[in-house]
Amino acid sequence: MDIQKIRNDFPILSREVYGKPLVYFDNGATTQKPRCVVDAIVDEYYSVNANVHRGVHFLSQKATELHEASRERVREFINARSTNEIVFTRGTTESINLLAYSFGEAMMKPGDEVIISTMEHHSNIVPWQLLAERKGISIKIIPINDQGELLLDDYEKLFTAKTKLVSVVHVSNVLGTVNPINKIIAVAHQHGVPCLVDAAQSIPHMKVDVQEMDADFLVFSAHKVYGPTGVGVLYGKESWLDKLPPYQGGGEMIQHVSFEKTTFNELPFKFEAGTPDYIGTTGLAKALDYISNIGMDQIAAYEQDLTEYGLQRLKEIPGMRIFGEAPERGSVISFLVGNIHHFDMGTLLDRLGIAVRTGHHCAQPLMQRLGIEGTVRASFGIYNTKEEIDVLVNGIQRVSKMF
Ligand code: 7TS
Repeated sequence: MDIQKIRNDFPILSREVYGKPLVYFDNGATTQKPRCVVDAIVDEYYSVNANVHRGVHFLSQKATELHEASRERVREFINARSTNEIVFTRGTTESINLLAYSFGEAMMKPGDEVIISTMEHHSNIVPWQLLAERKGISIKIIPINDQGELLLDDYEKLFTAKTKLVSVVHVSNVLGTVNPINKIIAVAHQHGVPCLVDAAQSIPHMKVDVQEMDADFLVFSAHKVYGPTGVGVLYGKESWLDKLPPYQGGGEMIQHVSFEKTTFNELPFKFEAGTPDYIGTTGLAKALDYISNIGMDQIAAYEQDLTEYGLQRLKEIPGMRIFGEAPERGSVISFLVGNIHHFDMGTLLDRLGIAVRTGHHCAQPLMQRLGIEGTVRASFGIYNTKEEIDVLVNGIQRVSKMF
């Protein structure tokens, strides 16, 4: 990988913060955008813009073609069987809410159970709690060990005749743990239960193949994979999506409306009420082209090397505590140094031009399990370098001396 060439594709990386070169280590929250993604968005607004799926006129047809080509691009990227299985949403959060609502309505009754894990992001906890309130279902939790790995024996014991769905994160946004998702899905299927995969933190970093995994549902956000904000994906096996009711009502999602009876559109439009972010989907497709051209295996290997270097260098710092020591891990490192509050560390690193995330990372139940309030988190992307990690390590050492 030619990192300098990649860095040149991201204009923001050449800016300074407080007079220091920007070191952007908050890729878990959102990634920066390459010029080709922003250009594709601007070009579409300037030369194609029109609402999709409803016009006979030239521009509307062109916009519809681009939007549907983006759906095909996503299908190919995750290796879904059909574009009917690709629903565009606003992001991971909306995708999970959609599923919790629709699946909950159609497939669950009071007393039924959903299995999630200790290391879920709030967006894979709260929608199930809302469903629990609405429908009287209960939520069971897969525990973790001190390395930050799911306890699979305990997982198997959680299944009962009332288990209706498993919903787990592929890669933890705090611990970096890459969960053994194929095994998790296989166990669910042995019990006749479908599985939803939260791929928000895996899609940008590794090859994700929904057929190879045999995922029933999989969700992710465009903005974490070098695409624009406001767009996400819900993948669902057609056999499942066919059985589920719409989430929102409105334009696009209907076949025929009368005041007496309304019939719904076919897949995937049944789940896409209202004008979609058709410009954003173009941006997402461009982002997927961009990383595919680099190569997902190359990206995974590069980031793996970067993360190993990061772990090794960070461990040289006295008082360093790393949270998440699973052997299979992605490019996220959460840590605390001595008694320094994560917020103080983050604020002082910021003054050195280093952007890290601090706090509970929308995973408060995991923080409770770890017995802490929050961490500092450095999360890497395709444009980060070992030199930047050295800047971080020097920065942490400087901050540590102040306390
Ligand atoms: N699931 C995981 C695993 C995540 O990391 C996030 C966002 C979401 C779901 C929600 O995605 P959204 O695009 O719908 O907001 N994670 C983070 C993070 O780690 N820091 O900021 C956002």
